[in-house]
Amino acid sequence: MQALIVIDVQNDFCPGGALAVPQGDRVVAGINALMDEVQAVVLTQDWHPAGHSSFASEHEGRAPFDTVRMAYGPQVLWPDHCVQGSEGAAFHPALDTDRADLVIRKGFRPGIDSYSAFFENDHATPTGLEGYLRSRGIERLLLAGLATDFCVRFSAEDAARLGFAVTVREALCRGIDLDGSVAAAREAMRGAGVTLA
Ligand code: VGL
Ligand code: ZN
Repeated sequence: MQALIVIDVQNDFCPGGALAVPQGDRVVAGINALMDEVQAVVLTQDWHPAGHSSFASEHEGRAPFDTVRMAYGPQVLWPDHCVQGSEGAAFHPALDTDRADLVIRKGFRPGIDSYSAFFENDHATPTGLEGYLRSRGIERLLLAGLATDFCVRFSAEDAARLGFAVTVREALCRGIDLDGSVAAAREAMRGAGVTLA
């Protein structure tokens, strides 16, 4: 059984959004089509409370895209984005959300960010997605969405480490690209045993 994991195809990551990924909206049609090729569809949704600790606005003297040290490790600071219940946190209107078996939300704890669909940024606190997939007998994962160098990357690496067979459909991903982070992400994913297709 193979599942498609659609990462964070939300308004704030698309052109016009608070943390817009260049061409983020271009992935939507292809992702909808891919839903026909798998046995399960999971959507992830970045879902932060107002005042989340990953927001630069919460850190005196810091600007978006600065990196700070948190108790759990380095953390990039972001513009306020994907605030729970906001229009920016909603899925792109053309994404076929009716096809989703599961929507998994992440980043809802005020003090910790969560890029990966599997673990928060402490790399230890689970989201529950692993148990869901395993109990459905799913062994192979196809990943697509936003952003290549953050949430797609860390989801793919964690999934591979957990023993899933992981393919990232690169043409259906777009990156933020801070200081070569897309190239670094490709290398890290390959190193973790992820197939880039
Ligand atoms: C993401 C930065 C902050 C992502 C989410 O979906 O890649 N990036 N929150
Ligand atoms: Zn976020």
